[in-house]
Amino acid sequence: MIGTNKVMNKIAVITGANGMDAKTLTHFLLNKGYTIILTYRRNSYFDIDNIKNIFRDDLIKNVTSKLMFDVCDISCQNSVIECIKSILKLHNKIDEVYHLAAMSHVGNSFKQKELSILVNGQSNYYFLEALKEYSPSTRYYGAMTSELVGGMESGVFNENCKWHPRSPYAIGKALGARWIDFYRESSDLNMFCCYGILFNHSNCYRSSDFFIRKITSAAAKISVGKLQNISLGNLNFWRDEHWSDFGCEMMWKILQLKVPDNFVIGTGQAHHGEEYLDLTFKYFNLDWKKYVKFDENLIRPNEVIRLVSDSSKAQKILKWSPNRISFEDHLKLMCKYDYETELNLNPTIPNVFDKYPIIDN
Ligand code: G4F
Repeated sequence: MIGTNKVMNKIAVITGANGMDAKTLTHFLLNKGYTIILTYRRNSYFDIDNIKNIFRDDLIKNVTSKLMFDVCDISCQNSVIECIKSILKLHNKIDEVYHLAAMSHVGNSFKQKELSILVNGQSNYYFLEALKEYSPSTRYYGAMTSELVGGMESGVFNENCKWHPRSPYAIGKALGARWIDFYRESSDLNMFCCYGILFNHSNCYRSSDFFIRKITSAAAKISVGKLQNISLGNLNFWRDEHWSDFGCEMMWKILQLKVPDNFVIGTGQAHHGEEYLDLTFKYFNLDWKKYVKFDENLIRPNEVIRLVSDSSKAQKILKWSPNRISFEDHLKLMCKYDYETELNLNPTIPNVFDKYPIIDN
């Protein structure tokens, strides 16, 4: 079971049902007794039965928890308003909104510049305006990112560092963060809205267009003879990577505070692109240098070189424990899952809270 304290009768809206964080947070909150409304875009590929199936065990174990779905196109203000109104009509209240839907791929955002601003930035305004109008006591979490700081300097980044967004993805997120600060700081509104600046994070829900999953999935395929090699772009980067379940735990903790505030969440450890490859291929007793090909098309116009966090504020206030899983074990969990998938063993998504129980507030 995830956590120990059940929170009864709470209604939470989570946007971005297809994404890693939305799925991870849904597991977490169903195990806390929440009723969850997961939102999705009607025109995206969305297999509702498949998504429901992911949470079957959580719902069997937690009979008072509920999972429902609603349509919401976050790039359309009218759609956001209608979504909030319809949920309020059905449930009479919304306790928490976790706005996790995004144009989440930094590289792709260079090809969808304006859409990235709308989806990653302006959508926060749509939600906050709708909540101001129809449900001002709802607590709101916005998903922000280390991409805000740009990663061109050495050292570590905390909540007060200067921002230097280097992609349409990050420019959108910066706008979103400014909207959230604006609503929180408008004293006439008294709204509880804040964000987490999450550094890189992943688990077995990560899609394979992100570096970490691309390499664990490819190495698993190579190890069973289903793939000959893998094409990658820039490897000269450093990232600070945590297991997503622990980041989602912090999203929830942020919304349980007495006073709304923004937090950096990360491990404080820098891992080089080649270290990701070394550890991943080592799991399969392979040498990555024999399989990796360079593809210049995968180079981004503005590479973000080094992202490392200073999460001391979250450690103090949220009791954030940054290194519960070592980086090597993190990769091992993903490699094991991908290997078992290749062997058609239907692996289950690892529940890290079995081993590392959360510290309830
Ligand atoms: O896996 P990535 O695409 O993640 P990136 O750009 O660090 O962004 C992730 O973390 C952010 C938080 O820091 C989030 F805001 C964001 O939503 C996302 O979750 O790329 C990591 C590094 C980059 O330097 C990229 O250039 O890997 C490099 N890379 C090299 N070859 C590649 C590839 N990235 C991808 N996705 N695919 C490649 O083939």
